[in-house]
Amino acid sequence: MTREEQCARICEAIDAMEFRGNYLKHERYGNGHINDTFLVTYQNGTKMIRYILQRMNHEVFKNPEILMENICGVTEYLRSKIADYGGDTERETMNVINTKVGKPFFQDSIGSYWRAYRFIEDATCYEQVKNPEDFYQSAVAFGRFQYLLAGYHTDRLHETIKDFHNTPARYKAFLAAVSGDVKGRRKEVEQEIDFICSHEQDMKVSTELLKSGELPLRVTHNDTKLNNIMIDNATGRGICVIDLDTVMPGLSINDFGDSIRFGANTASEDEIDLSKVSLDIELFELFTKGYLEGCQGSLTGKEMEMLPVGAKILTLECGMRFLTDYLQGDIYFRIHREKHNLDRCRTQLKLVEDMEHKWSQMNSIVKKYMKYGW
Ligand code: ADP
Ligand code: GN1
Ligand code: MG
Repeated sequence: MTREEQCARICEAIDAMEFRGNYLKHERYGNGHINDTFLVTYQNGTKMIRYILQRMNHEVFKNPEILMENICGVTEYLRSKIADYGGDTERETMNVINTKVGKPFFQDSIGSYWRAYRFIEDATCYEQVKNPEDFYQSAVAFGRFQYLLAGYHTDRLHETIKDFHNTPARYKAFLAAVSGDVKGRRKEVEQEIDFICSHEQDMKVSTELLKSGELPLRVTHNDTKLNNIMIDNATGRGICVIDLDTVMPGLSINDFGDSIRFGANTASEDEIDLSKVSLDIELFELFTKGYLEGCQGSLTGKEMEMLPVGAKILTLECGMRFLTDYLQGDIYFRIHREKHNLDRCRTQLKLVEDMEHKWSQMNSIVKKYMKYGW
């Protein structure tokens, strides 16, 4: 698609939405790996109103209609819970803006799907932990998200990506990518392949615990990166959980684990210098404390005990997904440089290794907070 054609599609989508006032401008926005996000500014009298407009990734989310059903259902439920405790329903959950014909998404003339949200003002989305307090606040917010949705039945949710955190299924897909080797990249990543294969036994731990009923199926977010939380600029509180595309039935330990792999890394997810990558054990502790506080007693003893396992498996799974994508020619995660997915994979594997060194510390920390009786 040419730039002009792209602009035409964006304008088509902007026109379709129930935005208020006069259009001023739009620009690309954020650092997500999946959707195309734009910030759209309108003027209504003397007031500026901003919106988030997103082209949903149709390759990744095969059925955007059911995805929006999930998001509308969950946000409506959250709004009623937030109203019950006297919170701000405009800022503490995502608010979908409908199209002019009252639908929660728009399909443009070439078939792409678009949706819009109210922009959450006076809040920041961080790519890396600068202030430990922000990470703690993100933990409380993700825990609270889990807690608030505890009464939302998992069977009301569609599976937007099949087997999203089914680690054994991810391992199978990885092995297929290794043997397919469609881009001839296998020879340069033998070491990473060996590392992943040597962890085959770890892959099935959480799915087995789910199967045996030792871990319950819950409504989970499934993509709990720090940059999927808005931190309020004035109060410093984790005000809103965003990026609800993968809210599905899942495991609480995966939500915990995904936050740890992203936010408790001493380096960024795509750091090239691996000597900078490690698990920050203090951040791990802070997150554990915040997450358990946010969950307000809704986790079982087994779930709490398994939190370190969630951290390790999610990190391993993510590393494996990045390598799968690298082997397949970078068709899933958006990349910004050559070997970007390989760099991302390496940080995750290095982090797994470091977690293994810090395993007893991680478990002692969790035990310490379990004793507080949440
Ligand atoms: P992706 O699935 O590609 O990660 P996200 O839904 O996370 O897309 O959006 C990308 C970025 O856009 C976020 O990291 C955040 O910075 C910003 N963003 C998304 N929704 C909102 C919102 N309602 N208000 C403010 N910023 C938002
Ligand atoms: C993607 O959409 P974003 O950037 O928040 C991915 C997550 C990965 C993450 C790795 C739908 O998250 O599963 O953990 O990248 N989301 C999807 O950074 O695949
Ligand atoms: Mg995101």
